[in-house]
Amino acid sequence: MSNAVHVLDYVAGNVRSLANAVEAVGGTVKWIEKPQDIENAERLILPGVGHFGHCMSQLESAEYLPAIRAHIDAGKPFMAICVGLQALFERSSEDPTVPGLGLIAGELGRFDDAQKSVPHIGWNSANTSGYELYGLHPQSKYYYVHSYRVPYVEGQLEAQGWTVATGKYGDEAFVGAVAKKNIVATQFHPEKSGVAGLRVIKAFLNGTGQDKLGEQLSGSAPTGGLTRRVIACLDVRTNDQGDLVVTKGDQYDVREKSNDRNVRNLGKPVELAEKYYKQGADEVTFLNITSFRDCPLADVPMLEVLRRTSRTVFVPLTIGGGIRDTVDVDGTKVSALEIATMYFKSGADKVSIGSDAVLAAEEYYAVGRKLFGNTAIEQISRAYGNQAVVVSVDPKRVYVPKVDATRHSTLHTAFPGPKGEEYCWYACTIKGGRETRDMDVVELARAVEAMGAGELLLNCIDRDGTNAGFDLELISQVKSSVRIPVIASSGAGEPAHFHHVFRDTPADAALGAGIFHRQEYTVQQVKDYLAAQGMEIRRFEG
Ligand code: 1PR
Repeated sequence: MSNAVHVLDYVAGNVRSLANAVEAVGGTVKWIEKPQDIENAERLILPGVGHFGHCMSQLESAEYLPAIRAHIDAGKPFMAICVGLQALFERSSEDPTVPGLGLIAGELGRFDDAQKSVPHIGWNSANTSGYELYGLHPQSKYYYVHSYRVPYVEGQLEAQGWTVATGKYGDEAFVGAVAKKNIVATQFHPEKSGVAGLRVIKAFLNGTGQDKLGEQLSGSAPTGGLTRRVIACLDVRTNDQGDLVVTKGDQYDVREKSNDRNVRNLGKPVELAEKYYKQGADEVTFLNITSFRDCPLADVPMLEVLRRTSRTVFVPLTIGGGIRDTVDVDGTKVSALEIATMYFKSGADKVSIGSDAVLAAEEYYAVGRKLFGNTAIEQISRAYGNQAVVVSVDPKRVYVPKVDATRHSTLHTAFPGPKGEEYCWYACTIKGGRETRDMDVVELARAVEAMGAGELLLNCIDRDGTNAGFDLELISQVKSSVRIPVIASSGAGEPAHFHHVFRDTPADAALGAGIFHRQEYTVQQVKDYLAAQGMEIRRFEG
């Protein structure tokens, strides 16, 4: 058998990372462009992102379904990922009228969001209850991102001959992976699950997963559910010498305090991303903070940064900055969706939208909370799924003397203002904090959730670069107004700050920048601290 792996490229999404992961374990990727190509495939991977119905109808209309069935029936190795796994079941409540392949009896429903954030985003277990399944390890964590799941009912799939790995989210047990004979399917993304995920792809490539399938494992007991996510953030811009550097501001001012006022240079983007990955960062976020003015979009340096990073960093990559409808240097109009597409094709898993989200939210309220499907958030989430769209918020605290002194959502603060004001609200800003708008964070959060954003990256200009800890009041206020996950950002100065934000607020993830760039602490030290406080974290597997 050759080392070729055929990958079906039929829906929008980040298939580059999958190709990079296959290559990292010694495989060669061949793309399936038409159903006949499947006949020549020795091993086939069916990825999938976005909506169940969209994936199924794409497969159906391009006439892939009979060829996929024939490949499986011939006993040839077959792997399905995320919505690819979902496609093997009978149906999903996401699109109840669209049938799945029906190779596995069972159906998908949405996670219950009464007590927890949905989508389920982050690192969770794939516990095989002591059985071999393509190199899955009971103590490893795998990267999941999905809103629909197959509920796990003990014995049901096993009775059909499947070996099953499960995850637990809140009080819901769900199917994390299944395998039988030549088929393996994972709800998590092995290509985004670090070394633990690469092991699964390697077992598929080498055929060793199939050999031992269902044998009893010896070894350590499984660990619990979703971990606390620690994210490393890299603000990137060109400095006055024209070099692309990672920088970091104090309350968004990225220039040195010395007379020359140079842009603070803290290192090179690709090198730092790799360093944080190896320290155990659960995700890496790049924010292009100057949007590289006067550069043709197809050549923006961040595309190359993403291409290079995604070859060696196997955790989710987010890119933000400049994602809006724009005009290229030659006068061509380019939509936000087209810009996002360039980023996804270069290895990004999520895009983060800042200024444009505030303007879109203003429009949403101006027209009486109606949606027309034309905002960047709606267009990108429709094409790539909600999980691919993060909204980055840059709020500033505004003090008021009384709870009802403004129409905005206020909170009673433990840190009164300069005139002893006991209440405050948070005003949204655009253009990197340069312009403040008459919109509060709660309004923004609700509007972008309605538009289809999958996650909020909640910065805080007052805390940015201060090392004073996260603004817990802000985070609790926003978190209580939406169901989507919230990433706490700005102010991390020591590992205890990460502990406080997870202990005292329901934040889903916490992000640090300066603390890591200035080498005050490593990501691993932050995680060791969280673990010592009894919090579940993921460790880097070398
Ligand atoms: O408006 O869609 O073009 O996006 C621009 C993006 O660039 C936004 O996400 C905005 O937050 C970001 N941005 C713009 N200007 C700056 C700046 O610093 N001058 N960076 C900037 C924002 C904020 C954080 C930072 C945390 C943690 N960086 O992401 O990493 O505050 O820092 P800390 O841990 O050191 O305290 P658009």
